[in-house]
Amino acid sequence: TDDPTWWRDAVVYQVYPRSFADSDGDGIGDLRGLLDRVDYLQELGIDVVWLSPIYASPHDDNGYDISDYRAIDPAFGSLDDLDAVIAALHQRGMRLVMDLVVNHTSDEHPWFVESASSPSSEKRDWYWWRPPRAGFAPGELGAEPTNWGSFFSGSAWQLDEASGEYYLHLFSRKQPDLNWENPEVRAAIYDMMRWWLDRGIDGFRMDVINLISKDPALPDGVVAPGGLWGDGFPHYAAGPRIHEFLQEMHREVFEGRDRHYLTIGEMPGVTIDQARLFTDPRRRELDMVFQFEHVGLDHGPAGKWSPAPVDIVALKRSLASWQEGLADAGWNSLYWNNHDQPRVVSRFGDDGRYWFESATALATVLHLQRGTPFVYQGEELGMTNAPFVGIEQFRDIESLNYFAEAVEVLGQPRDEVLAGMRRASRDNARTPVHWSADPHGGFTTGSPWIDVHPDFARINAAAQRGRPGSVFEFYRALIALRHGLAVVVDGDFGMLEPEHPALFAFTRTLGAERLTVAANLSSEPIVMPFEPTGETVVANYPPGDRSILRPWEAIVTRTT
Ligand code: ISL
Repeated sequence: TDDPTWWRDAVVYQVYPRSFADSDGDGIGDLRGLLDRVDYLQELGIDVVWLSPIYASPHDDNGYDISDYRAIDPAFGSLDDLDAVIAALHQRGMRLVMDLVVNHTSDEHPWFVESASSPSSEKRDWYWWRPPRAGFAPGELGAEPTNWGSFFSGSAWQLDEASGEYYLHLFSRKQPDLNWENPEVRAAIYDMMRWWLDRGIDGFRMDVINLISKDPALPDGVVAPGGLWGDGFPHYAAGPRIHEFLQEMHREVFEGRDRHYLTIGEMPGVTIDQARLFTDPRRRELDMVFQFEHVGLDHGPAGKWSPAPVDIVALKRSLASWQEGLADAGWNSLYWNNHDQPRVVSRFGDDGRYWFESATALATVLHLQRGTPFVYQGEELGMTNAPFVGIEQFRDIESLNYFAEAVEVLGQPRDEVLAGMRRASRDNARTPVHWSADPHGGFTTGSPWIDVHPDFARINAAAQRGRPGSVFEFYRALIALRHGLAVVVDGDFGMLEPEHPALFAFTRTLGAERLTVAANLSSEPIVMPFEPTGETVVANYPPGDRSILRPWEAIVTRTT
């Protein structure tokens, strides 16, 4: 009954609840805090809220380790609080997408507790249990069933002393991977998903959903020179049954309902060809995927922890290839930030002298592309990376495990490791949102679970709402433009000046209507190779000479 493509003109806002707004002073953000900010999201023009996990969890990975899919963690509130959030959003014409984490559960989930209780447990096969490698005793170095490394450092296998067998965990050892080969596992997940749809939510963002189909042979991976572990990725990413599983999920969970639910698959390493298959509506898999190509471009030879300055030509080439690759089949998600990525203004922009200009230039080139833009909490305020000094300020398990392995196992210099973490750690995105210049940025009246960025008195929502020339008002204008102009939603994308080292320029065309987007992604002026024509619809500088783009200047013009 409702439009199956309602999400095409939507803008999504991601809430990472721990760090969003704390209503009860325990230092952890919560659902009542979110409820209090629904009007703020409406003011910004948001259509959909994606809520990172709020389910019962031991919080080894901040809620991406779930111990009960049908309960709200008391740190975040109650099911009544969630119902109140859903109602408040729906009253305002907004929707709620929940995080779905079903590649793994917590090791404290009753399914895993039962599975681990004995090799003869009826749920043993719900997870990936394997004996030690032939010829090795349990726990012996090299006894792990495969040589795969975990995303969070160390082996991807954990020994269970009681049975002498190992279980697979691609992420933390407290996140055992579910065995999707087992039809009972899939049925239990689909049942849980239907339960949430029946409660009134509007869709799912599916965590690492391209990792659910593993090659059951579990072959060893290639070990990079100087590396400790093998790369299992080719054996579990977009595995042999991935499309079958997603089509089955679609059939079992979404088909036959009276409205369309939004589905977004998070897919590290996904290629354009795969994304076309995952998001082609005729195949009934997903509406869109999160791809990772553009957020990998600043990884140095040693990976994400030694980032290098991004090459703007490569960044443009990558984003344009996704625009072109999904132009006639499928759909793009558009994002710079989420809870796993450093803040974009610090990463690809200039968070010093050209803080406002670079935050808004980067926003312009993202929001004017074809696809569904995602805004990560605080991005609309231009929040910057955390200036953490000591290891004790970090909270993220990926970062802490990396530090331990790099410093203690590999003997790398502590200061260099910390310098990499300051650039790349996920905690950069996880410092609390700055609501005002009050203590702790108005995030909490208590003691925050992670340090608030000290610049909250300068960068905060109260200082920006309603202030022309603020990052917040600029985001509001970009979102309003998408809602007001069909060409932003539907127009064809055409790259301009692909080899220019600093100019990011493209057109969007729908019939006779054309937008020209031009942004200077550098701190030096650019002499324009072409002159934008037509009325200005968005700009981050006062009107000037159109033959020059000032540092980080962005301008969008329209002709009809
Ligand atoms: O952040 C990453 C590397 O720096 C990614 O490898 C990230 O772990 C990957 O994108 C998967 O992310 C998702 O699943 C993880 C969770 O920790 C992330 O927060 C989540 O977004 C495991 O559930």
